[in-house]
Amino acid sequence: MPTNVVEELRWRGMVQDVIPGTEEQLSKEMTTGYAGFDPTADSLHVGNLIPIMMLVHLQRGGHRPIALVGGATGMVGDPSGKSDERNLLDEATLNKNIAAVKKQLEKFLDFDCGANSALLLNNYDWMKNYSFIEFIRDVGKHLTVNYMMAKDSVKTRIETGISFTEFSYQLLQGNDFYHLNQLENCRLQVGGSDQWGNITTGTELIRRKGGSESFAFTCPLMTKADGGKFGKTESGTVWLDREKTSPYEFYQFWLNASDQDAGKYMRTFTLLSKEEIEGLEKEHAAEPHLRKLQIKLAEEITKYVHCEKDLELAQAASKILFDKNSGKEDLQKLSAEDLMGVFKDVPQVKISKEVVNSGTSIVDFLSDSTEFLKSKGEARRELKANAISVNKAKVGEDYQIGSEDLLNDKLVLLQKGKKNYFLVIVE
Ligand code: 383
Repeated sequence: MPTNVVEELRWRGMVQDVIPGTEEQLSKEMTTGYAGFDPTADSLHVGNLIPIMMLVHLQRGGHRPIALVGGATGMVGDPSGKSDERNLLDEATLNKNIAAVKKQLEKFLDFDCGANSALLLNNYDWMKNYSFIEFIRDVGKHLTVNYMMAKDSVKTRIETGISFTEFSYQLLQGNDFYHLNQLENCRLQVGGSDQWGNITTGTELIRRKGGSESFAFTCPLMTKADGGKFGKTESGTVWLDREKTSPYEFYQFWLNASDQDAGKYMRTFTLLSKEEIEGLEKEHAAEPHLRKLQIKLAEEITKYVHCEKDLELAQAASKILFDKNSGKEDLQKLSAEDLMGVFKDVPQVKISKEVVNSGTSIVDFLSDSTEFLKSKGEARRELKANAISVNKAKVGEDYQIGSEDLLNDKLVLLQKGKKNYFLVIVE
């Protein structure tokens, strides 16, 4: 029996606006529902995970989810939540983005589970042969400009200006809903609350064109207790693509959640039950310094978006960087590539293998060979002060660098004090 997913999402704090009747519909029968994602970049980001989770919950509740990639809408640009007109993307970029976004969406839904198997569609497929004349007769005639102008996405731009292109966007999204309603008996659309205007243009269009009754609900936009923007770090957006945000950075992003935000993220981005989450919150409140909530959060989401192996690597990397008890054995767990990923923001130098193979005194190695330290004098001073580590082990003035110091036959990790790392790449 399909379940009323809105109820499940309510305790998770994932419900903002709901069209009346949605909950009855979801309790009554298996319902097809969709969410759309425009290919504005070559990867989805953590903000897009919210409606992805809405689709995941729909499917788990016995309903049929459709993930729609906006090949057509991506060519136009959604004005919702945007204060300025956007630049159009060129075709090559769009195609690359569509392929990347599709691949990411596939990961979260089940496409092979019988009646409620997910669908992955691209609105370019039904828009590409739609002529302008046909469109303004079939779609545009059913809605007034007055109605369209009353939407927040348009209203907020009246002073500064909005192109006809972006103004028309809601008709495209509205027509998608109508199209899916006709072809796939889709009766539900979900999305972030920024999408409410576009979604209701769709339900209105369906009503006026005599489609089957349609429903919708939205999720509040994710906020942070400190007022900052969700999903950004100092180095920018947190992407789902590992090439853009490494699993280690991804893991760290969640690990750094504040106590106020962690519980909310847990409800939104993990599938843990109410009891599990509340239990963890209790444990966390008793010993907040242990950051149990953040650790569990980071583990769950990294595993879900990447995989178990990536989580292990991210944990190993975090241990190396932040745990004072980590040692050479932790470095040896990682491949050269992973190590280079962990230390990608650390100063580095490339040197020839001979320097290492022929045996070099640590004083020369720190100064002449790698230029990690400015002079032999400084090298001696730091060594005397017991401040220098090679691959996480403290060394003294008489230490010799040799081939046994190579990690994966390629890297030597130098360190001055606790925080100053330096990576030597040996070629
Ligand atoms: C396109 C065609 C449709 C239905 C939806 C769309 C996309 C929609 C949009 N969504 C945002 C995006 O793609 O622009 N017009 O970046 C974001 N979504 C989801 C969610 C969110 C929204 O992908 O709130 C955050 O992720 O709805 O901003 O027929």
